Amino acid sequence: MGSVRSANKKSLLAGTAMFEARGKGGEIHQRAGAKSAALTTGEGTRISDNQNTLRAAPRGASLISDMVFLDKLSHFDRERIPERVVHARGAVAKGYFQCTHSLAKYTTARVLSVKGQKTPVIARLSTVAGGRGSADTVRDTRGFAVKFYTDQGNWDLVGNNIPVFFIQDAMKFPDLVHAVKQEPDRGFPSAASAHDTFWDFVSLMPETMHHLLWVMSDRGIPRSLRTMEGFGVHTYRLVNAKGESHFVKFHWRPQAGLQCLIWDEAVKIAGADPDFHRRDLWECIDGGSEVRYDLFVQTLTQKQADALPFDVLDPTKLIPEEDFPLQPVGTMVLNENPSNFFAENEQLAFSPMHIVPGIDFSNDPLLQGRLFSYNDTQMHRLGGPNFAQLEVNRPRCPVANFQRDGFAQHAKHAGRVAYEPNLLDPSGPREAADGLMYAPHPGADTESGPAGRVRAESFADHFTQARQFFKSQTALQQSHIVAALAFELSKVQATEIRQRVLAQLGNVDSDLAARVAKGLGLKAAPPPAPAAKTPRSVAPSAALQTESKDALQAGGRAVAILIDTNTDAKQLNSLKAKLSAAGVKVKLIAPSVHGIKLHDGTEAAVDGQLDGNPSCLFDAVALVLAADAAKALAKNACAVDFVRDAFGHLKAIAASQGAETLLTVAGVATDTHIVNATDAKSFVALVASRAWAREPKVRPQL
Ligand code: HDD
Repeated sequence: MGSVRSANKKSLLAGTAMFEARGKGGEIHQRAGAKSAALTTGEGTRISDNQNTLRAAPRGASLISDMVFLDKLSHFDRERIPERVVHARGAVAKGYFQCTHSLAKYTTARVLSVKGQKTPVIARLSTVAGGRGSADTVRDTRGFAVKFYTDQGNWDLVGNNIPVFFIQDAMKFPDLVHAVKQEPDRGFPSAASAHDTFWDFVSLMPETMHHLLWVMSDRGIPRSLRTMEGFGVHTYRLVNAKGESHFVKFHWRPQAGLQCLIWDEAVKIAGADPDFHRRDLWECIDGGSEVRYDLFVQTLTQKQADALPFDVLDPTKLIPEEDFPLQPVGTMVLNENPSNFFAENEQLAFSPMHIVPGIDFSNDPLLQGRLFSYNDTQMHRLGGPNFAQLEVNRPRCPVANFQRDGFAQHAKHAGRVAYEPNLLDPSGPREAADGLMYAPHPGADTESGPAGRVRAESFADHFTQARQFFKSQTALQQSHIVAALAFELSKVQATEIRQRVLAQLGNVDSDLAARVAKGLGLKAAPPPAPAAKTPRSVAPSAALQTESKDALQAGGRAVAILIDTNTDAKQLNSLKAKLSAAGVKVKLIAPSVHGIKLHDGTEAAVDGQLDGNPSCLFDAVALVLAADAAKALAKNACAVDFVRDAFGHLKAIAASQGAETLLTVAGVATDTHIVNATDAKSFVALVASRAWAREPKVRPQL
């Protein structure tokens, strides 16, 4: 067969292509003038043809001696590693943590006590239940894991965006995860807790109620990974130079404020852009912005811990901020995107076991179980014990020990000595005795008593803090919790499970149980289930609220401006300029991406087509439309939904005079968040906030 290659053959192998390079099937390989490296096999042998397998004849069988093909395919066949059994889907970003307030009084960990010191970090923010390809905006707890590459070793703070956990003992974790994941016979639903097995499990497990209320609140559907809080969850220990120990809880607070989605919005985003959170974080950093979270701690002595009405070792409890205020420690700045998703996300391996001198564990039975699970799972996912040598996991301080060999060993350890103690290699690594080494704090082992599969009596109150969380919310937030519970339970097919959940909710709050029952169309909730310990009534806490923590900055927000033929260019440009000046990301949306002629005759540079860019993807929208165009759009379901949803999702809407017809057809009524498109100043002030007062007008309040 004659070759149709039109390029200088030599130039295809390496170097500069003289002509446009084409293959035997007309494939274009290279632009003329482009410089490239030679394509090789995994072993470095140069390849002349990457399109055609080696055939016995032009129409004959493929030959097993085609080493180029075998090399390529056998590698491809092994490209995937097992996804994480939980938290499979996540986004990473890199940057640094800077200590601003020394905790030297409490800890020898330099990362927390050397004021001004910058420590490189990588953060992975994830969902829990869904698989690697699932949508970002599902209702779920979010993982908040940070690896600090400290000068004393890697410290992993592997937490969540919710300060408490579902269960008290690690023994239950596989059951919890099996219950929430896809049901094993049918393989659905994906990334959703709204199904029988999850609610069956939690209805039998009263300790889950506290976490459940948090995840059924708007916290379960964050607006952005940039606007969620993070928590270390467990009580850890800090140990100072005198060997004194304090209990500690870790808290991350986003500088962008806390903001969540509205359920209907979250559902629609999941369809319109399943990568919504990942894209948001990436685009923010790619655009040159930094994402910042402040780190705080709560510290308490053993005596203070002993005086609490609950157990600090119980991970279903938080420590009230009113009693133990947050103390600032420093700021994490994320300013770099990964350059390779596999290398820096899939291969990133966290473990709560990774601590540094000055930080220690507590006897929390959930934490103790985690100390085993994470490294065990890394061995499975990353194929052996050398995962710490992968670039993303590698400590940035010296590592010296006698661990040797194993799968994927990258180091070439020289010398005959691979044991300790030894005298044959006097310069080899030795135990440290300089006060800078990790030595477990004896506090961890002061408990004694008969061993057994037991739960401490101090873990028995499952409802007091859940009740306090519910009581601390505003009326709107409470109704969102009720609506979320009613929605999830409506998806449960076994009515008996609904009844059992309602009976547990009755222990949290009788009004809550009654409202959820009503939302399900039931006449009343069943009587509360027997409780291991009668819950107490405690005062509401402002720190537990969601709405009040919104920082409401316009910077970093996204606004869509809907335009069409004859849009007033002057009005459009002025609005765009004012939004951009406030740091808002502006996208021009139109029925088509080409051919939109503005009033002044110029063609608009449209960023996105209307039917691919519903308003749920933006924080606020503007309609800069001529009257005729608005009339035509009023007959376009996409345009009407665009406006109706912006209104229903409580967003600010700026509209030109001409947009009137569209507003009317979409059912938009005037309120604080509906402004004229000429009033850019008011619009900018509103883009980050929700029109909460509109809520009762657009959704029934349960
Ligand atoms: Fe876990 C991953 C957070 C309880 C076992 N967990 C994982 C990740 C986060 C958490 C953020 C993802 C890390 C990453 O981005 O790679 N997990 C938590 C929190 C918990 C918790 C805050 C309770 C306070 N986890 C928990 C228990 C167990 C596990 C009780 C088992 C006994 N978790 C795992 C795991 C994972 C994991 C199976 C899966 C992938 C991985 O570790 O690296 O080992």
